[in-house]
Amino acid sequence: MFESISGRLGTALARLRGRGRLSEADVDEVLGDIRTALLEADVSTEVVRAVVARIRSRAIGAAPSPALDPGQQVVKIVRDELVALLGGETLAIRYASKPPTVVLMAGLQGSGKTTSSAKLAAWFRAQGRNPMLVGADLQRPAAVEQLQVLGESVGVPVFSQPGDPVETARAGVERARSLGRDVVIVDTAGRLAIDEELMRQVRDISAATSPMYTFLVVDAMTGQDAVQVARAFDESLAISGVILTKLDGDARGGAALSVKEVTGKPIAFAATGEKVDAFEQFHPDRMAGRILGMGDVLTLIEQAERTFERGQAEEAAARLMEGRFTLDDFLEQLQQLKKMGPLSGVLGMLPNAPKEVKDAAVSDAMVASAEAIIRSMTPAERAAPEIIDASRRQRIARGSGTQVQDVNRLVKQFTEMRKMMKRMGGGKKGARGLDQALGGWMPGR
Ligand SMILES: Nc1nc2c(ncn2[C@@H]2O[C@H](COP(=O)(O)OP(=O)(O)OP(=O)(O)O)[C@@H](O)[C@H]2O)c(=O)[nH]1
Ligand SMILES: [Mg+2]
Repeated sequence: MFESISGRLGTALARLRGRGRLSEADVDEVLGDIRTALLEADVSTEVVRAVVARIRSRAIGAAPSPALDPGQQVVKIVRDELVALLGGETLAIRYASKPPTVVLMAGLQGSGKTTSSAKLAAWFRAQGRNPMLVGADLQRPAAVEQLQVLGESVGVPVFSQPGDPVETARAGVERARSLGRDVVIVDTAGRLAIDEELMRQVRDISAATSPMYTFLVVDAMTGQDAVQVARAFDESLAISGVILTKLDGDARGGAALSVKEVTGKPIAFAATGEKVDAFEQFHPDRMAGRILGMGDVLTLIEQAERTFERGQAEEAAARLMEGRFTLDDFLEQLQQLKKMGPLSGVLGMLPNAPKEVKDAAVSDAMVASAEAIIRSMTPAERAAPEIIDASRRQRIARGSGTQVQDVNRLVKQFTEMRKMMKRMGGGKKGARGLDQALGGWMPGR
């Protein structure tokens, strides 16, 4: 699932990597690829149109970021829009103030209602709850037995009785209440297609049990049909969310990417296998990351954004362009880098970083010693390193617990860097130039 869309999006966005200013044509080219990727993933055309338009207007209207290059900025926008498309936030499950919390399961035949009921019961148990399962599918002779077997395997009791499904559901909730069970999951009968009979039965069960959550179970393999089913159910039953099953199959992801946009209802849980533990809450942000297949680049972008405070970076950039960059600025940049976490982690996330950059245990130690050296300098020395003569070097080395050669090397690297930055600083590269200069400096030991 998601492999093909993830491959395509990844390739499209990778082309932007490291680019300077992006033209409208660059953005449109990438948007063309994104459109194709989404359509191939079986996302409906209306959804594709909407999301591509949103990405375009944000990418073209975006103010330059001090922390991200334009390519990264587009990746971030695409990521944000994918997260929104997938529902934004993880659905937070709440509990009825007067237990039990009733959860009603609905859906077409074979979508995975019964299996998901048991998985959900296990999930509630893992949350420290005391769930009970109610078998209200009296249509299929073996349905209750199937639920009993599943219930046993997850260690959750199952209630059912012959007769009327609505009565059974009501009695099940009553039983749970009397036993002090705080969550009741009601499994219902499926139908081959949506028909009035099915809808009426589920509505009656809903009226009889006042569920806190009504989850529609849909099979991801059915693609856009799943989305249409969700829309139809929601119109008649007011669902609280969707449980998307069979994500382990070769579904292309269209259902997952369209449910929220089309129905306005979130995907609450995702099932990824027949086993009872193949079930988890649906996290739009993680899923978007998986779809983009860019792993930790996204984490890196987030960290960079959080860390590089706009003002600081801009100020440094301005000084840099005027050639007023000092060791204090340098120190500040080092501290910003440090805030991003251990450098080995940060650098390891760069997809194209050479091995020696990734192998950054050295760099961590080096940043620490650079920091110590700069801190041992007087303000005058930091502003004008030219004044650092032999005796000053000795004092600084002593003060920072390093060797005179270390001080020499740092001053030399800083001077070189300042020269280089002055050359680059003519343009409007600002913080980006600074970033590159630092990136070039760091592994250089
Ligand atoms: N691979 C895979 N199979 C699943 C998943 N969820 C359910 N199944 C399988 O799908 C089939 C149907 O699941 P059920 O839970 O019986 O579906 P149902 O909606 O209760 O079906 P009816 O009660 O007949 O309407 C079973 O063989 C399950 O093992 C999943 O996430 N992945
Ligand atoms: Mg069933």
